[in-house]
Formats: sequence, structure tokens, C-alpha cells
Amino acid sequence: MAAINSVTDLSNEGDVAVITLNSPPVNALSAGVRDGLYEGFKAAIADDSVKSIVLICDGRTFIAGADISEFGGERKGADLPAVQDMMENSPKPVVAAIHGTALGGGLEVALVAHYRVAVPSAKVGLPEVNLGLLPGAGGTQRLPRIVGAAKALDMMTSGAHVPAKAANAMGLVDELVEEGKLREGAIAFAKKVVAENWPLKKVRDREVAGATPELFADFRKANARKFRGFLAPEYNIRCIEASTLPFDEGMKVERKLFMELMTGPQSAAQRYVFFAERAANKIPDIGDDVELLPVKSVGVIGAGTMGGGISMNFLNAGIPVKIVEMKQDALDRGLGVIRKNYENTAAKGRLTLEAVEQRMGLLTGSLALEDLADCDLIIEAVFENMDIKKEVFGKLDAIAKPGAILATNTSYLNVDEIAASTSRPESVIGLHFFSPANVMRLLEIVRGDKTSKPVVATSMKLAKTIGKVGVLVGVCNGFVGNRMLSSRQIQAQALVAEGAMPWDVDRVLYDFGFPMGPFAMSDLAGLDIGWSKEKSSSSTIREVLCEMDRRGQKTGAGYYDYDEKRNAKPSPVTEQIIKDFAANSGVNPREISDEEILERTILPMVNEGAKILEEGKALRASDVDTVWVNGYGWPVYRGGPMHYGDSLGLAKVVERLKHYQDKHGDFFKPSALLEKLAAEGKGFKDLK
Ligand code: TC6
Repeated sequence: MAAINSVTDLSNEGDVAVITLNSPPVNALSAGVRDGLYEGFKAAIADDSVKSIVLICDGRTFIAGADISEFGGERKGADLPAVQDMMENSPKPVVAAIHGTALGGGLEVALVAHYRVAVPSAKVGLPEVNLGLLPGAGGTQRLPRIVGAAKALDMMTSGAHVPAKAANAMGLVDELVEEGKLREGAIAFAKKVVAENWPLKKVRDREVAGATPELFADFRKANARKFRGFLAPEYNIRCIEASTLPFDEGMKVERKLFMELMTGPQSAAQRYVFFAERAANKIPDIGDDVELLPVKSVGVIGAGTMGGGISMNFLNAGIPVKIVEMKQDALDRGLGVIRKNYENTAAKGRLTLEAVEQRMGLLTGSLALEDLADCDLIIEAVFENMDIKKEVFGKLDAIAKPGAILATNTSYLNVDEIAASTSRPESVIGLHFFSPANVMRLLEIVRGDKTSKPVVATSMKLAKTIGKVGVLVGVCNGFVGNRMLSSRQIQAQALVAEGAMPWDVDRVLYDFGFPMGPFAMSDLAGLDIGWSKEKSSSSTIREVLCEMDRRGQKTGAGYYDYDEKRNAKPSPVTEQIIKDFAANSGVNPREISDEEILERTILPMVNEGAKILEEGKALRASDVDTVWVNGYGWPVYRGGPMHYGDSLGLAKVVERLKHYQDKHGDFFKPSALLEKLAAEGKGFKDLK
């Protein structure tokens, strides 16, 4: 075996040259990998004893894509198109041997091979769309030539990782080889290609099937809502439209649109989010040496919406769950809802009936807290009230086995105070799931003063096991997410008190990219959360709405009026209530511009995020952004509130906050950290 460079080897197995990449963690197409490929193929093509060439990777995966960390940096190493030209024009058949994932630029390299083989566990895909990009190395032109326009649209706008078997059925993979025997299988395949004189198939020479104008029009229409605000899906679609042109013409379209995306703010934000989510896993004082606790069984207290959703996460991951409720009917209802959720998923074809039964088989219900004695992890999801939580934890302390993790799902209460009601605060942690808990990706992991390192490390690992993005946060009112949400809510209400209508505030935030505005959200959740008739004092618009039985979508009216299909309409009733409130409090309602609505709802969040960082309640600004993107519908193409602050420039943020501080008081006072960064001409990105 000859080393081509530090990440590439070339060896001859008889007359088959095998180029092996070994560039951990994911064999991304870094400058070194591109150089290795270039030199490796050049040498193999020049070697007269070689009749065919296999490209294979060591480690956990085939090439997982371009090296995203190189984007925007100085260009070094061989050009990818030059590597691809050499492979595609090789006079000797080239076979790509795929395991793990062939993604993005990785699949685009495989697509210039003349043949592709894969093990059954492999996956292939073009996930660039999720980074705000399109496959800029010929993928947009080659993929449709193999799988047809319709499937290319699905794959490229979803970024889905397609399993090898399905890829084989689509013609993307020519042959499946036995698991664990990729190298031998690929070499045998290459020999067969030579022995049987198979043609040097170039994908670029093929025709695209099914690229009709109706296909594109229908696809755009069907996905308009999903793609709203994003540039990349539309640009991917345009490239597939261009794949009906001669290959080189299509490539020009791809290049132009790729460069536009690559240099634009959306992709910068989406790439930032990719690394932010991974950075969140790294906890400075917790290394690999911290012992992980076993979590083989989970207990959940409370079978309501939250408890049920939380349980489903573990069932989905194959971990048995025991749910405890106080009353039989509540327990039956809770278990019934879980079954129904699974059956609904099965009815949509996304789960087999067998899998439904298998998951339900892992679930048991109980009316006795004592039944949780053998659980490794117990999550409390009862009513949000400190006294109740303390009582539950006091009891758990007496019941749970030593070493069990005791978690609270509180969304804002003091985890240290809850922990103090036990004799083992080191075992107590907050696991704040977001509703619906089986769907939302965010998990705020709340580290108490005394929470032990193994408990923190195990919780972070567990988040990954159940498919969540775990973010470590400190104890403070509302933690990171709800604390910042609260500053937005305060301003949303203040704007309405000054003359904006709820639908104006909602529209501005919807247009910014949130799935819905705060008032539509309240109507969905129910205006009567935390409200009771007896204690109602008619002192807020919300209370008056509840008193009129306008409690949100469920009663057909709240801030908005709803028709029977739950379509929202601005409500003259709400408008009148707001006007009456203004008149009674002596406020002269004024026209409020969209710009003011946006600044007054968003900039206080940036400011609150800065305070959170100042107080050390989040480890890094990108953690705050990860919370908002994954838990609160912050548009991913705007990167999160802190990234957004940076993109505006913190000097501007401070200037606008001061402007509102002059008019509306110290709520808008910029935090010391914000002032400092702005004065130094820095951003949150510069914090270390
Ligand atoms: C593209 O190809 C564009 C082409 C245009 C033409 C030029 N680059 O996710 P994990 C790192 S766009 C650099 O935890 P998993 C990651 O940061 C690209 N680094 O592992 C992490 O580092 P850390 C298209 C990368 O097993 C480590 O690898 N490709 C890249 O859960 C492990 O990652 C994609 O979008 C990269 N491309 O999942 C694929 N990928 O340990 C993106 C990963 O220092 N990648 N890293 O924190 C993935 O989807 C997943 O990483 C995975 C592995 C499925 C490959």
C-alpha cells in the first residue's frame, strides 16, 4: 500500500487499484482529501497494470460531503471539478464503494464513478438544502438523470438520506454487497465489469425522465407552505428544471445559483446552525472520562399530554417506560392517547402495525409511585406548581433506587429548590421537553447547583439517543427559552396596549419567518391556561376574552374568530375590547409601523440572551440560538436571535434598544455585555 498523502492510500489488488480515504471523522472533502483523490486517480490511471479503480473509505462512513468548515475560507487544494473530470473521463472503470453515508459532495463524487456499490446499511442523499445550499458539484444535473425529475425533487428539497436498498431500486446504486464485505465486494464487482467488458457509463450522457412543467408547478404549489421564506428549495427546483438542457448548460445554471446561495445570508445562517447544534454537545468540564449511567428503564409521572409525549420518545428508542397517574381513568386516557398517536402514524404509512404493538409492549401503567423503584431515570411531568413538585420529589427520594436520575420537566421553576426536597440533589436535573414532546427536537437540560457530572453527561447522551438536540442551561426563571419568550410576550402585549392589533403583531412575526405569531399561538394553546373564573379581575385583554368564553381555537374564538375549519379571522369583538381598554386607561391609540413591531419584539430577546450569557446560564451564544431554532420556531435561515443580532451588528442593536429605552423605559436598557461587545465592534460570535 502506498500513501498518496496523509489521508489517502493507493494499493493494487491484482489489476484493481484501490484508493482508500481515511480522514476522520466523516471523510469530508477537505483540501487534503481532494488532493489525495486527484493524485490517487492520476497515478491509478497512469499505471498500466491497473484495469479498474475502486474508491472506498475507512472509518465510519463514505465521504459525508464537502468540508463545511472550509466554506467561506481561502481556497486550497485540488479543485473538486478537476477531480470529478478525471474520474468521469477515466479510461478505466471507476467503482465507488459506499458504506455509512454518501452525502452531498460525497454522493456527487460517487455520481462521477461509472458504477456504485453499497452495503445494505449505507445511505445516500443530497442534504445541501438543509445548509441553505444546492448540490454544486453536478449533483443537480446528475441525480435527475438517474432517478427522474420527480424523485430528484423529493430528495433534493428534503435532503433525505435514502437507504441503500431504495437507492438500488432507483438505479442510484448498481449493486448491493454483503454487509461487512464492502472491499471484497467492490473489487469483485470491478473485476466483473472488466471481465464482461461493461461500458464506461457516464451519468451526464443520460436523459432526464418526467421533467414536465406540470410536475414543477404542482410540486411548488404542494410545498409552498413548507418552503416559505427559504431560498434553497426554490433554487434546487430551478436546477432540476435546468437539467433538461444540455449537460454543460445545466451546469452553468447550477454554478450560478450555487454561488448566489453560498454567498448569501441564509446559507451562512444554516451552516452556523449545523455547527451550533453539534457544539451544544460539548460541555467544557465534562470529558469522555465522566462515567455514563445506564438508562435501561424510564418512569414518567403524569400521563397528560406532556407525560405521554415524553414517554413516546423512549418507547421509540426501544427503552421501556412505566407511567404513573393518580387515577385509573386519567391513566387509561393517557395510555389510550399514546396508542392512538401511534395508530395515526401507522395509518399514514409511517409505522408498521407490528412496530405499534412493539412500542406499546414496552409501556406499562401504574397508580403507585412505588412501582418506579427499579427505574434508572424518573421524569416528573405533573402540574407546574412548586409545592406539588417538592412533594413528588420528596416521595421519589424515598422510593427511587440509589443512583437513579430524578428529572423534572418544569418549564421555569427553580430546579435547585426542587432538588433540595430530596436527600440526593446530585441526582436531580431538569429535562425540559417542549410540546408536543414526541415531535419537538429541543431538550433543555437544566443543570442544578449540585447536579453531578455523570447525571449531566448521561442526560446529554440520552438526548441524542432519543433524537433530540440537548442544550445545557442553568437554573433561572424560564431557563433560556421561556425567559427570552417572556420578553417578547411583554412587548407583544405592550404594542397592543398602544394601538397595534394582535393580527398586526402576528403578521410581522410570521413574515419574519416564525410559524405563527404570539397571539395566534395563545389561541392555539388556550387563553385560559392559568386563568380561573373566580380569580378573574377583568384587568387584562386576555382575562376579558376568557370571561366572554373566547378561550381560543377550542371555543371557536379568542383573539381571533375561527370558522369551522379553524381558519383565523381578525375579530371586531377583540378590536373593540382593545379600544375600550385604551380609552379606559387614557391611551391614545397610534399607528405602529411594522419596523417598530419587529424591533420591539425581537431586540429585547437579543438583549435577554446577552443577559443569560452574562449570568452564565448558557454556555455559549450558539446554545441560545440552538434553543430558539429547535424549540420555538425561530426561522433557521436567520440562525437564531444571537446570530441575528450579529448579522444586524451589535452597535445597531444597542442604538435601537437605547432609542426605545428613551421612549418606553428601562425594559430596553442594553445589557452590559451587549454594550461592551458593541463598543469593541465585536459580535456574540467573538465570545470564547
Ligand atoms: C456539500 O457537500 C456541498 C457540496 C457542494 C459542492 C462543493 N464537514 O453529525 P455528527 C463533523 S455540503 C465538516 O456528530 P453523526 C461534525 O461537525 C455537505 N465537518 O456525527 C462533527 O464534528 P465534531 C453535505 C463535518 O454520526 C463530526 O463530523 N453533507 C461534516 O451523528 C461528527 O458529526 C452534509 O450536509 C462536514 N460535511 O452523523 C452532511 N459532517 O465531532 C452533514 C460532519 O468535532 N453531516 N462533520 O463535533 C451529517 O449529516 C452527519 O454529520 C453525518 C454523521 C450523518 C455524516
